[in-house]
Amino acid sequence: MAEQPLVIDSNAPRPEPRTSSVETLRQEILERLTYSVGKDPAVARPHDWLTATILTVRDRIMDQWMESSRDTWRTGKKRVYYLSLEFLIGRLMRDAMSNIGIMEQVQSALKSLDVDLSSLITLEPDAALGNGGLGRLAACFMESMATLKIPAYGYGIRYVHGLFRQEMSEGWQVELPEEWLAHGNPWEFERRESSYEIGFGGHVEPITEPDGTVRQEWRPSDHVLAVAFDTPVVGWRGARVNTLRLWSAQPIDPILLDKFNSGDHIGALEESAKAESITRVLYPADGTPAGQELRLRQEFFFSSASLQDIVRRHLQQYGDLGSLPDKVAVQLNDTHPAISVAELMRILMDMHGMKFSSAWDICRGVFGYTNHTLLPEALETWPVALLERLLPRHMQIIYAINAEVLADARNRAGFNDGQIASISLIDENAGRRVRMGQLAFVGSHSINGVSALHTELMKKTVFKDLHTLYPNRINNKTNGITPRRWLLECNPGLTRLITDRIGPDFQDDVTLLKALDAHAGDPNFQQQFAAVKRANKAVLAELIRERMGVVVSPDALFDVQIKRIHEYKRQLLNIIEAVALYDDIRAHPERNWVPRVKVFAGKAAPGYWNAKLIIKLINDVSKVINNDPSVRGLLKVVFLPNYNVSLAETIIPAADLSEQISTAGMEASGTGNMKFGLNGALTVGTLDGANIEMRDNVGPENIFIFGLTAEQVAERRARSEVPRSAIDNSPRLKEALESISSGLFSPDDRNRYRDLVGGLYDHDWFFVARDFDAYAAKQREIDKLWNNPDKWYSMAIRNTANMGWSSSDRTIRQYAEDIWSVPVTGGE
Ligand code: B1N
Repeated sequence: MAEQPLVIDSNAPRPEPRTSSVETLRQEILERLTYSVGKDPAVARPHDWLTATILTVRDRIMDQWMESSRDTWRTGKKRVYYLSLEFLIGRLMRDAMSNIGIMEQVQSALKSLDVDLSSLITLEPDAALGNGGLGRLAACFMESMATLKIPAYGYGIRYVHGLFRQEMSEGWQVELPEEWLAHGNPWEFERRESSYEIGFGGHVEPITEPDGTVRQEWRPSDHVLAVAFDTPVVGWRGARVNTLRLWSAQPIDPILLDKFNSGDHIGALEESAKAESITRVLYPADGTPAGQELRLRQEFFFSSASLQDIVRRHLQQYGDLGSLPDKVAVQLNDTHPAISVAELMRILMDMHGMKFSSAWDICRGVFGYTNHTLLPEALETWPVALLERLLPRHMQIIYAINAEVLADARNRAGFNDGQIASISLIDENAGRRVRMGQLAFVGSHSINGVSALHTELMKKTVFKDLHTLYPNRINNKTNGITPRRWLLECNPGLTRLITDRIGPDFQDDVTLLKALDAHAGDPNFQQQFAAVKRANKAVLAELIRERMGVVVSPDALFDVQIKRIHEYKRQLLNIIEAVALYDDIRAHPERNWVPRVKVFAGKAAPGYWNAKLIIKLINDVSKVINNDPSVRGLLKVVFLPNYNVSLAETIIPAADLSEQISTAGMEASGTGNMKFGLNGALTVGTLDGANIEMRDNVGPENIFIFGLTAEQVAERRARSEVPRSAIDNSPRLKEALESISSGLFSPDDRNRYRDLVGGLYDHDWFFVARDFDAYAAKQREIDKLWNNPDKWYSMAIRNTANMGWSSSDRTIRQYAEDIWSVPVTGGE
């Protein structure tokens, strides 16, 4: 189907752009309420006001959205496509208002209608189309790409149910479905005209062309439709508006009328249910592969729809696929979209008649791949038999790619059999499986890690032999966070204080925060900084009282660990230390203990038993400590349920201490670490992921580093060191472990934690026991510092001052220059 090249008529009629005075906003909110929501203002409910307000804000983005798209068509700029199975975008209204600078006007307009903006903000559902750091990174990148005026599209899945809602039942996590679309989604635009057929199953047919050449054609047995839903993504100061395009699966025949008419009313809808199941739920796996066929269907579904869309747009504008690498960069966010490599090859060869070698060159010209984890259990592989059944043509193409790569390895690089086995796309060890990491690697011109340490470890471990074969492909792009959401929006108090001190320019370039260094020693500024922190802590204390019924003092040290619950992240180390501290407080009531509130939040994968048990342990410990009068309120432990982006936006500005205590070598980067540092929390952490770069930037004297290094961990693992002596040599640890395993915190089930603690004696895979003493000693050092507030706040200020590097604008500039070859014109 040849497309007509799209010609943009720049004289086409357009409406006058919207203006944003308080009076126009007020009028429009009323109009939207009446004419779009269909509610009489006299009876409108909060949700109706929210929808009307979002629609009014949205209108102020439309002109720039269309202009951004026209600009790309007009100028022929290269487009960047970010393919990700997760986009953890959170709430959008405050972000949009703040980025286009109409927050105050909207607030006044609503006030004149007797509506409170901040309560509307908290009514907006939190779009949780991701699990954790990987999905949130994709969201920060989208915002930075718009800020830097890069023509970019995010492609993902429009899950009907995002990440589950977490509730607590007697301290245990229970998972409930999340209903973010229940009240409709005023941000999205359904684009029925952009829909594509996605095939599954069937067989491959060789077709002989009139000229005698043979072409393979895939004849799928099933099809579903991928329908586009677009959400605008606004850059800072409305620099550019890009598109987040999420695919929804729909049946080709919504209802089988024959079946329905013959009385089979349920069977008539079977197709529908089957198709829609593909985009119904986000997999709650984080760091472990979901080995289900449905997951592979999701991955292929969104990869194929995105590539068909990309190729169609390119042909519309340029008419020829040879120029694809000059005009298109596709970034694969982890291996979840790695099947794209085979799908693009199929489109180029089978649908556009290209030869393997030209298609292969285009492929590597277009793709870049970002790796986010080295955990062996998290590296995706799919059974060959499953791929053969679900995607038979792609399996053939994977074999062809493999033959090409292995020949290169043997002939050019002289690889031996061991090296060949290690780079092969097919893992022959545990049943025949396709290694998606290897596929993504060989199909890309760039493979990047997400922190300096992680990238070095990639070269030495999982991709060692591929790195020898293609030594110029692996590069580092340390993660980043958008300072708009993670400072300007979530911490208006600190933003105002900084603006008063050094002027507003840091809002356009966060590296200018460096100017705060000069004020770190100023007692007056320290006090103001402390006052902002205290106000944020009072807000969090109120939330804790409201949700948990626990009273905490905003004057205590707020010590925070919020992230997915995972053994390598070592929430267990933190809670065991809390138990040891509890023992100490009771043993030495005369000492000058620093009042502390330990805040935890995070979700566990539903099938991850130990992670769920750790949540229960935190809750069990908190119950005992919070209710023990001999503690005199000096230590409080709270686990806040249902951690999500919005909760993070409240907790992070209120933290004094940020816990980044993963086993060294296991956290690829971390991004929470950066959010805390930017908001003036001090970090206690290991030399892992981006903590290392944080130490280098804020200076080792302004961060609390402890524990074994990645190298020491690897060395001890290699010689299977028995960890028992670490426990025998640490009376405090021993006592804490004994009280936990003996059932002191679980009188209703004294054996509940026996195996969890037993694991620390037997193997201690995550070095909890071996890092305990160093961690506990650091915490006492931190107590001392807390008693010296001048010093504490001078360090906190230096953390904020030296986090400019952590901006995702910096990260995206590096991707743009080194991987995508696109110019950056915004954000200066
Ligand atoms: O990606 C983040 C990093 O900052 C974190 O250190 C890293 O743990 C995280 C399978 C993952 N790695 N792998 C995943 C997520 C979902 C899934 O189904 C793996 N997430 C990370 C951003 O680079």
